[in-house]
Amino acid sequence: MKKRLFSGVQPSGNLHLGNYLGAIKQWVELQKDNEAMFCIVDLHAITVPQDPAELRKKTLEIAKIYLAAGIDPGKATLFVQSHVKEHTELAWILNTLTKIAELERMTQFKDKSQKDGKEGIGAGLLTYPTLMAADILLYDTAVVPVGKDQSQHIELTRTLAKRFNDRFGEMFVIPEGKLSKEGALIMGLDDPTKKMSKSATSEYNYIALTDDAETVKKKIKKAVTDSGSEIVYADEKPALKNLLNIYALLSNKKPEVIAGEYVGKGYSDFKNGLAEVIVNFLAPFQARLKNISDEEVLVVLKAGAEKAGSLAEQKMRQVRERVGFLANY
Ligand code: AQP
Repeated sequence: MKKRLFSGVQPSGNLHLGNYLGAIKQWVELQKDNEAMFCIVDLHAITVPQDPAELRKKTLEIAKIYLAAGIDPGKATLFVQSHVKEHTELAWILNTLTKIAELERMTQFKDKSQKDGKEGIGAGLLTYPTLMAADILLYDTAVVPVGKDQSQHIELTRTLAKRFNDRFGEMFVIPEGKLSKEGALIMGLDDPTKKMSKSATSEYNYIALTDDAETVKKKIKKAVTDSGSEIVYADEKPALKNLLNIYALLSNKKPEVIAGEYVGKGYSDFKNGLAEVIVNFLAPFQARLKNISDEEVLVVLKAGAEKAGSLAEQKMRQVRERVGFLANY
């Protein structure tokens, strides 16, 4: 039997190689044998301030990126989170089952609240994981393909599903997270101790999926490297390890094999090779992206929202009943 799969990306900035290699690349494979649902999670994006016009533009752009990356609307359901109201309704119910301490323990929250202080961030950043749990549980999801930065949120989703089931009777499937191997966590090009991130302060942190060849070459040239000049794949060389992981994932070779190809050569040759591999991946991808019209993508999103909406509505009818809400006859 096909398994239900759910994942999403926030339209909160420029999608980067980390998002692609950690999440979207494995979606393309997984859609073949599973019942996949891929969402553009705009409700998550507004946990930090967004310009309304830009948010709308980015939402469309991400849907196009899904299609250009190989998500097939004939196989998978593509939709925008805010088009299915049940996400917020279930998130509220799950909020009431979540302990504040559980939310405050989340690394993403701790990182962001440390940076801006609790006075400087909105409550949505704290409660965001319960909305993510709702996204997943609403569709009886069995598998959630995500990057490693999301593992803690998946764990909380499992806890909340069990808590609801214990309290109100069996309702939710307990989902499993699925991480891609080397791509599980792509680190920043300017700082290999932190993940590559859309909201990074410097654009030299990431390669955006929309970067042109010149920008890619400039960013790779500037990427920080470790001491020494040898190209080796080792934990003691985190910057190089990260660059080799990117190289490996885009060329479908093992990182150790690539390191072997650069024996006796230095960083400059290696970086030229890496930039070439990235450009060779991005060029056809960007050509496909350019050819997808707004109209085409809106049709796909409308059909996706109808399908997801019908599943969500059925599930929420059962949830409301279990929780004890009076039916609206
Ligand atoms: N650096 C990364 N390496 C591997 N996977 C990553 N993902 C994100 N960054 C990396 C995965 O991409 C999917 C979508 O992420 P998201 O849009 O929900 O936002 P995020 O995880 O918070 O990613 P960003 O890019 O760092 O965004 P900001 O800066 O806005 O917080 C997820 O599956 C994620 O694991």
